[in-house]
Amino acid sequence: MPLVPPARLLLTNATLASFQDTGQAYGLMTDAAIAIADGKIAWVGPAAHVPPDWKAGSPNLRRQDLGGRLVTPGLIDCHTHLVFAGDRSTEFEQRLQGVSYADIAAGGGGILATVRATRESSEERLYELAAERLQDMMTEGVTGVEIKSGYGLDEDTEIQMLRVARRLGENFPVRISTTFLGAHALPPEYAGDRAAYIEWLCQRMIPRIAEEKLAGAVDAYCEHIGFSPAETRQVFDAAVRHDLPVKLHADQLSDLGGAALVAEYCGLSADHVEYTNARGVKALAEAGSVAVLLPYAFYSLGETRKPPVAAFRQHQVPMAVATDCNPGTAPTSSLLTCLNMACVQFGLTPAEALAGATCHAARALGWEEDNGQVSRGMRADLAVWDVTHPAQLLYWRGSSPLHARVFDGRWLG
Ligand code: DI6
Ligand code: FE
Repeated sequence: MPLVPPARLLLTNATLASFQDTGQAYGLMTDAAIAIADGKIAWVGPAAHVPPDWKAGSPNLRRQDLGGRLVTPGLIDCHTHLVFAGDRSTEFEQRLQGVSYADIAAGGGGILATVRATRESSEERLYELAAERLQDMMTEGVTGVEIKSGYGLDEDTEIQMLRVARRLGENFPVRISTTFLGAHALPPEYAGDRAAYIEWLCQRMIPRIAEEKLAGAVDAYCEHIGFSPAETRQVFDAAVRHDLPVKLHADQLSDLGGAALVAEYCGLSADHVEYTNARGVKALAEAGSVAVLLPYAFYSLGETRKPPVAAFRQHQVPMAVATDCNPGTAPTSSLLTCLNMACVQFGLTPAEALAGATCHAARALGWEEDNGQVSRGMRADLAVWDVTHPAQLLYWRGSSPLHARVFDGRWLG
């Protein structure tokens, strides 16, 4: 059989925001070229210095003149609940009439309403619904998505959710990271016996999920309406026993010390973090964990307590920004909208917000070695935009400025 040399792609005439740590905001470089081979970035630099074997006429080389367009790493949405059935627009109406999120949850609505709808759905239907949301995300330059379980809360449905997430990654040009969120809410079968539910998560579900490699991390909803710090510890201890990294829905509605707790386990990330205290910020810094900001949930619940952004900056805690895409508190698939909100509501600079959906989001998923930056050796997952400056991505909302995506080195126009 003749050996077919691997296809190569050279992007020229690019305005590059590499998100490399160059000291320049965005790692900006004009008139840049990016050389891609075997799905990876082989060379990045000024167009005038393209190595000779990448010149026009070289074999197996596709050249793409970008006409000065902006190139960024493909966006990464590092916190989503993409797989679910049903909608909760009636709760939206209730909340607008003054009923609180906690009261809705206490009345059997909230997360448990989505659990009922998800259990009643089929695996095929869950796949179709999630695929639509994923396609929406891809139109905004997303090339990586984290997806949590947590709307099944029984063995079959939790496994189904994770299988659906894995299949999306096999069938769409997007990298998927899966997370087991069995500790999302207490299912009705266990009402009155919280300890038994935690026991089942730790003794049955986490071992099975680790064994079948269905999830790459374990999360919990640590809140007064969710699980306590002590219960969260039990779940985390089980995750550690099975070599699964942890992350946490931490300090969203109250200060339960969630950020410090997840940092103790050297977790990937503490997510929400509106109520995170000074001790929590320092603990995240020491552990190297990422603070994931979720401004859509903050906005949607009409919250007023903002995350301690100045303290995160001061202690150099990396900040990521994600959609939290879910049917209750963050009914959105628009990561760009969330980046805009992170600037307007939380005071991030556009450079910080975009780092939050590229290099820092990659770190929140443990992908920092080969994703989230445009630099040599990284996977060639890129977004090419019809703008010439990164701030334009966040400034105007309404239509997607995406021109094309590159996934795993393939040009997807
Ligand atoms: N993420 C979650 O998992 C919960 N809140 C959040 O920000 C609950 C989502 C829901 O109401 O379904
Ligand atoms: Fe969430």
